[in-house]
Amino acid sequence: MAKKLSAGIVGLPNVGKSTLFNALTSNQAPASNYPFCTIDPNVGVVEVYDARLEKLSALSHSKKIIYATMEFVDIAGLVAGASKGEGLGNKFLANIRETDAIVHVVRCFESQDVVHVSGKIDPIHDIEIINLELRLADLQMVENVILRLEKQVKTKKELVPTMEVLQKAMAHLNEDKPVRSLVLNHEEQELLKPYPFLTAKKILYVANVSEKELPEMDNDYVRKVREYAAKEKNAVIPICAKLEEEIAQLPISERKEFLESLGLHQSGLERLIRASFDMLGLLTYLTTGEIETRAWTIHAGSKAAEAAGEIHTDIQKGFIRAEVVSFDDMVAYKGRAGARQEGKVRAEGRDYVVKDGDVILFMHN
Ligand SMILES: Nc1nc2c(ncn2[C@@H]2O[C@H](COP(=O)(O)OP(=O)(O)O)[C@@H](O)[C@H]2O)c(=O)[nH]1
Ligand SMILES: [Mg+2]
Repeated sequence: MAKKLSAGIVGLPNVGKSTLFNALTSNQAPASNYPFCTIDPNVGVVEVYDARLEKLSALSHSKKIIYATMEFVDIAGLVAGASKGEGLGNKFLANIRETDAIVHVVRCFESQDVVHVSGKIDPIHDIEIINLELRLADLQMVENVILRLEKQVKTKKELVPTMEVLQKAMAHLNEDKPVRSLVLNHEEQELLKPYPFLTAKKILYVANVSEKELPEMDNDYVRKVREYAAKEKNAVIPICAKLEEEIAQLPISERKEFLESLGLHQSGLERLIRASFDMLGLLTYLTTGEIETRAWTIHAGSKAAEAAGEIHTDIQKGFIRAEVVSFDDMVAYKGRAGARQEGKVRAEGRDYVVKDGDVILFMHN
């Protein structure tokens, strides 16, 4: 079962969310399996480009390459008052609940042509409007849950620990803090897990800069966003959404040269997709052969048998061993056979913790 992980793109109106989303969903990796894959106007599947796959594919003479994928959702309509239903706010907040992480786009570009909802460019103020709405939505949810539990807890004492941790979360939110910064022990974390707090989701800020800021993509607005994000240890990716939109229109063969002419080495989208993937705590292991070279997505810390289950549950059930070569050894010894001769193929058991870039062949019944 392939995991379908998603990030919701949020931010105030007119900050560049849709521009970024459109660039993401029309930007295709060199061997795309998802041409124009937009499931729904606001949901798009993107490939997590990974240059390692091209190298492995060349070694194995694979017929195709299959990249890892991620889903992005363009969540429109978050405005001040959204948690009270302003501007269809509740509907949009519900859309965020269904995503695994949040990409928060912040306007860091000046433009006479693009109106700012509050009249001036102030990224921290903007961020706080959105984050306040997310906290208010969480407060409403937790208050409702607590109300319901209060009745049940009288007869079901086993619910007491859940009640206590929910109250902790509520107190934390009332101090204007997001649930992700609440310090909990393992047991408490497990108790809180079933409740889809918006402010518990990981968050990544995209600082949308003007074309004029290329290639450094740095200005006072971006620096303010960085300072703000650093306090909560969140990442910031500076991007020029407008430029990404232009790049996405170009044939793939022309993109590299275009980027380099601007003094850039990597597109913003590649950086964003990679960072979103990392934020979700994901890694990829690889399989390669004549039929295909493929990236498989697992959570960091997954064991070999679980990783095998990503391909097929039968491989997990009948797991015998995993034959593992690191990507670097595959390249250094020109494939599995060469690596084997040099003793670089390891036989690992079901409890082996898979590493990013492991090239694996599963043996199973
Ligand atoms: N100059 C400039 N304009 C941008 C940039 N990103 C978005 N815009 C413009 O800002 C307007 C609003 O963008 P849009 O993506 O629709 O914002 P959304 O409301 O957040 O989805 C559009 O006219 C975009 O062309 C950028 O990086 N530079
Ligand atoms: Mg939009």
